[in-house]
Amino acid sequence: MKTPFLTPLLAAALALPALAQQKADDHGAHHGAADMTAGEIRKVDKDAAKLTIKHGELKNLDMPAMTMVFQVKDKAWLDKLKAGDKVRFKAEKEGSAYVVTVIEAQPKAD
Ligand SMILES: [Cu+2]
Repeated sequence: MKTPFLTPLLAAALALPALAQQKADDHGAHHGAADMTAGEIRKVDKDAAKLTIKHGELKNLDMPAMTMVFQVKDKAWLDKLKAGDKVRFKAEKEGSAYVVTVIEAQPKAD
């Protein structure tokens, strides 16, 4: 039985790095209220760079409403937030940690 001949050209083609994919403009998604989750800051831990947030359902993480600790993408947020603040935010799972990637003050309801 003969060994199939693998062409070096084919191997090279398969090894080519994927062309960089330009991310579609998601400006609209960023501002969409639908993918932001309401929360209330319970604790700001500047030393550990963590936030405790009482949050609503996080659909992208398949997580029900609860109070839990998050890491933050931008530590500067910790200086602007305090316990009791109402926020809207987005979180993602990175490894075993949950990280807040977007956060903004929740518009006050009249
Ligand atoms: Cu949670």
